Amino acid sequence: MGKIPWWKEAVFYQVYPASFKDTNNDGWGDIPGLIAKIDYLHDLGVNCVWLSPMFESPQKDMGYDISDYQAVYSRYGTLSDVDNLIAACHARGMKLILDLVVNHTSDQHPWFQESRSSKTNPKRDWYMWKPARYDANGNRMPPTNWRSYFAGPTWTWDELTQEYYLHLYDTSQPDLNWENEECRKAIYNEAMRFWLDRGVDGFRIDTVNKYSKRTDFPDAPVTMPGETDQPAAEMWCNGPRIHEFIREMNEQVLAPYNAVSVGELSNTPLPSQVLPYVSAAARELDMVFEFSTIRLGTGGPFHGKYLYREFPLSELKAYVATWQQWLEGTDGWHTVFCENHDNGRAVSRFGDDSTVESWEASAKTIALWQATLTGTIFLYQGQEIGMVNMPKEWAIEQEYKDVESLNFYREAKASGDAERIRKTEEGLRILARDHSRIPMQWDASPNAGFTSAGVSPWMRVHDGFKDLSVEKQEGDEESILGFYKKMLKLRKEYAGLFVHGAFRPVLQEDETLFVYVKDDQGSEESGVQADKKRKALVVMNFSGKPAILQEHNLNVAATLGSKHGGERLLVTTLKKKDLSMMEAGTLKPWESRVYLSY
Ligand code: ISL
Ligand code: CA
Repeated sequence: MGKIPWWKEAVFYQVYPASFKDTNNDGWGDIPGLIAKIDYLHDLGVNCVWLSPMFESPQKDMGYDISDYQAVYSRYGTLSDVDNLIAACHARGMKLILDLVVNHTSDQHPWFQESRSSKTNPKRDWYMWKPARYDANGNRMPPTNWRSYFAGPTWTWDELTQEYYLHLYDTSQPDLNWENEECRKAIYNEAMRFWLDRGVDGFRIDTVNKYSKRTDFPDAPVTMPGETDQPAAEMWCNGPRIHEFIREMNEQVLAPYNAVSVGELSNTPLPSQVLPYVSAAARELDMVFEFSTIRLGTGGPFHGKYLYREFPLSELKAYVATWQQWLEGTDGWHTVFCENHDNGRAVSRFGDDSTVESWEASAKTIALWQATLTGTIFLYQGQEIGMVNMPKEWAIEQEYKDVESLNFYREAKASGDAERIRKTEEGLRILARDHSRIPMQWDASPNAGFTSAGVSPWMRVHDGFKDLSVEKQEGDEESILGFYKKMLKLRKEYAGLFVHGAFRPVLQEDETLFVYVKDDQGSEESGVQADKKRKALVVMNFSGKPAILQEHNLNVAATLGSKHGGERLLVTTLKKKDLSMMEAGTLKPWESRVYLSY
């Protein structure tokens, strides 16, 4: 058995640079700010930083619209700041990965500027251009009826050359044409090798399953009658040549540099579709983000994305069980995460942020939940202090900045349908991407220590920052931050159980308790042999009411099936002052525990 790769037991942490830490008082976070906080991350137990796009960009989609792959957006810093960041990470034994956004570029990228300049330009074919269609009355129509992710059609008319170009996202994000080999080579060189040569350790790969589109460009079936643009993800997700493209990227770039890769895999709900991306034998990606859990509560893709739908706990548990068990007997690997820059905060969605007590307890339960799941764990900035969604009273048009939120809101308003407007507002207040993008709350000073007093941050600071900040929690073992540190340590210490363990769900239909058993699978990395007798029982109360285990038919000893007949409490979310009142058979609201068998 060879040593397993470093990234399986590593803790990854996503930094959204605009909102992490501003050092030059322009209201935007920057790379020097991240460097200043590297020791904080190291102390938390982070092994690898994933930095969201910091490349040159007109910022129509917060840097996911890149106009120069080899330059740093000036508000974020310079190339030498990135070099310093790489050095700062490596000096502490940490790694750094960047975001690779190569499904599309910005329309300001020189490649697109050339491509759009004439039909005979050598880079014309680097993007996807198509002639118009005309209806019976001679009106010009896009080549297909596809709806884009950010509302409106996937096609924009370009006057100069009288053709449409394809964009799955904003009109300012034209899709690259991966069918063109020269274009692929340019991506590998300019967007990838350039950074790997500077020392970055790999990439989080944006929209990794969308590079191969159906090139016969059929209309999508009409599933939303009355709408001009129709959901059409099957036209571009997991397309005919996708695995060929990713294998090529791996063979030509990732593998030679021994670079770690984690692909973003939306619209791919079946394990059988996911396996080819992450099976070690397939030599494509090391891991992917699969979306079932993080999309819970969203009404559906496209037009319905921001229509909030309440979901029972059993639905969450079913997804977790599926994605914890699907790799058994395969050579694939998986990720564990519940937050990123595209979703509302976990404690506001899966926990309960309505009172101080429920906020604190449910944030810790989320920490315990994540830290005991199998796969590589990813945290998002602020998750470790239990950051919450923006206040419900904030005006959407003033405080929300995301192109997707604002387009959906505008679209709802244009419909004139009062119920749809109301539902969209309600949905955005829970699900909008903006919630995770407000400034990191460092301390109680004005602007939460994100930037100096008197500066206007690019997004408003949460009103509650004085009670919810790193400073307030640092040094307090019983805080959410303290608990994350503790859980991340336990996760490493018991890697055979938590990182690698076999997952067995218990009481799947119960709507209050979230329970599972982990069987020790050992850890080659730590050189620990699997202790077949050792098991962990994770019991979490996902409710604001006390839960009497017996009433839920849960017997800890019997469920663990301890070989030597015993179990011990490894960890609980309770504070010391409550421990004496701890009842073995009752969980307090949002309390959770892990028992180990012996
Ligand atoms: O529903 C979706 C978007 O609303 C997703 O399926 C989407 O395709 C996916 O989340 C892609 O996200 C990534 O690429 C986008 C960017 O805006 C996101 O921030 C990024 O994470 C376009 O580059
Ligand atoms: Ca700045």
